[in-house]
Amino acid sequence: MSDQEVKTESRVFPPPAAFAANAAISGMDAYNALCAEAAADYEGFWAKLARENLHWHKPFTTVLDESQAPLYKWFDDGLLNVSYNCLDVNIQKGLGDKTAIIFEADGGDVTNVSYKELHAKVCQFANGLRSLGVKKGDRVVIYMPMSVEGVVAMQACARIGATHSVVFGGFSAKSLQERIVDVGATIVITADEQVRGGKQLPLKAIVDEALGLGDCEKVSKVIVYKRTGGNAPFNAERDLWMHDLVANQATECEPEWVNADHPLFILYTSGSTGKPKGVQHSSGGYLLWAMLTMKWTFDIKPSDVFWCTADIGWVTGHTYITYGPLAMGTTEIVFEGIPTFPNAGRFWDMIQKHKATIFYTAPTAIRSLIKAADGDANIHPNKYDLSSLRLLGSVGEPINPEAWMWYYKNIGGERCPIADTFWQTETGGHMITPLPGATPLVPGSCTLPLPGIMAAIVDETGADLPNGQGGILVVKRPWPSMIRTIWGDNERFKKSYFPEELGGKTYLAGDGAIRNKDTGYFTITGRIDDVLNVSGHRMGTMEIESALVANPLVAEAAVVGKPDDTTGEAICAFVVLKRSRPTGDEAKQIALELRNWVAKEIGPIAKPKEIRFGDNLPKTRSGKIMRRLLRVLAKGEEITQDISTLENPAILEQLKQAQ
Ligand code: 6R9
Repeated sequence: MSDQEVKTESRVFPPPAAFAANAAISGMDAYNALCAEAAADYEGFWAKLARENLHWHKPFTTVLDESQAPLYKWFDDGLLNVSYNCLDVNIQKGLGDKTAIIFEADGGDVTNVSYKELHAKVCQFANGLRSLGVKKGDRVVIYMPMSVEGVVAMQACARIGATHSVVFGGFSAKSLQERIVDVGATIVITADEQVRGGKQLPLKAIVDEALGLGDCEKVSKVIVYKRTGGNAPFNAERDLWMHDLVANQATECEPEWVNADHPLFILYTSGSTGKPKGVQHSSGGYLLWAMLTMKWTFDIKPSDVFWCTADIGWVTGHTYITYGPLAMGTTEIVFEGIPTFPNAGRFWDMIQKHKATIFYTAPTAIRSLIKAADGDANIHPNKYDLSSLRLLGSVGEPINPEAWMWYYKNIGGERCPIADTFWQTETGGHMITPLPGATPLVPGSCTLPLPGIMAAIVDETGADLPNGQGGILVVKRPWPSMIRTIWGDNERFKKSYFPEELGGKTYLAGDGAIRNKDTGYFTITGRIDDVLNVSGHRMGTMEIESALVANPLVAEAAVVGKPDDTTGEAICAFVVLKRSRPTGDEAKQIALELRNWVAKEIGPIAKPKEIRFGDNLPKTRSGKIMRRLLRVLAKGEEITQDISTLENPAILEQLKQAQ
């Protein structure tokens, strides 16, 4: 968004008085007071919250250990267990019979699981894992559909101190194998199949394919949850059914008490260079922030029915499905399916049916549902009773003011505040977001940092920029739920997030941002590195380029993002083949082949929307691909920029035309 647009957005929506009256943080004075408390005594602020919110088996004595900065540690000599904090603590509070999870399957079947039942399932599975020799620090890869069992698998790992690494069920065998190898997994947990949009899709077969790609000798067992009973390969020596594993296990399981910085999980995410990064998260600091953001951002109350539509394969599913809501003793909805099946009214139908009070989704889903509602009055949200809702959330990418207004009016009935939550896999939880009972909302702005989050906008040298001037988004102090390292690569961690140019102690988010001159509100202007955001999913351009050039037909490829009405950004690939440039039907055919190839190499989410063929790519005299020019071409705009360093200007004309 340009500076101009930010300034002209004048609609302001103050928090509804009734909401503010009961909110955890009520009014801007309360917000400012918390910020002041953090500024006055940073460690004291966090220590107090960590003592108040978490159950410690052994209390911590140090708060923040900066001795190895930027490898920060929080509360590390304290011992705790994340699963104990999510389940046992709530049962002790008398919530044993409260519904923890309302699970709705793709086909509409609903299963309710109480805190007691969830506790029993987690303990049984944890005991089962222990019976296989899984112990503290072992890595377990989880490749599962959205299911109660997926949450159970994650919580069971946490219970015994095993570090889980969830791989989104849409990733290919190759992506799965790379993650299994990088993380050094000894166990893979999967399902026979997954069901999405009425279709049964393989999971176990993909796991087998992944393990067959090599270097996975460490994997001793594959545990399979029987979801469909469909035709999945089964290797009796290596594989075992989840139901057999848990059948005779006790429903109690002594938790493994771990140091606060013990890695709870490693989640892979795309970076600007090379292979995906294994973002390592802690136990104590991470859970603290998951809980605090549930309280502050979502104003969670005992009576809420919370629904985060993310998949457990992404960080949003970790923090706002598996950990945050459960740690708060919340009733939450877990949904197996997709927003458009059996029709694009599914979300609204489910909100109505389960009386959801808080709904948290991604702008890309909202935009596609706007289109669907415009096209079919029968599934327009006004056909449903959405009056149970009291708060809405948005995550994953900037929400454009038009989509914001539609969400506000049609879903929130002009009564529900919208929390536009800016955060990242690396941050563990929300960073910059409105507080629904305090912050006046401005469509398109994630407003202000949460208390204790020292976000700022600087230039390339790390110097603070005044409001109104766009720059680089940074966080100046470590915070409890921050990334601890990139699994197995401290140097890459330092280089990626704490670069020397910014002094080595400032967290570089990788996004650009601007603060409003008058309000100081933040607006995120998008990634400043070679990372694309497609439907809220992060994709590295390099990853896609590597996949393309791995195809025997391809000589060279450059990938850029282009704005897309629905997915936010779309992947546009410029490709040079080893043979002559194809045109017409042949070009279409090869483009289709390459799209499928990328789906196979990475996953369907990485498929380029558009592929253009050229005899060459625009390059500087020193041979560098000029991506800025490709971005302009992808948008279909005229090049008005300086092209004096371009060696082969004639190529631009050729690449202008979409196939
Ligand atoms: C939680 C999550 C992180 C990247 C981030 C930024 C973009 C996320 C946003 C947003 C504007 C928001 N992003 N939320 N941009 N407004 N409310 O999405 O994590 O998958 O790691 O993506 O997504 O570009 O850097 P992750």
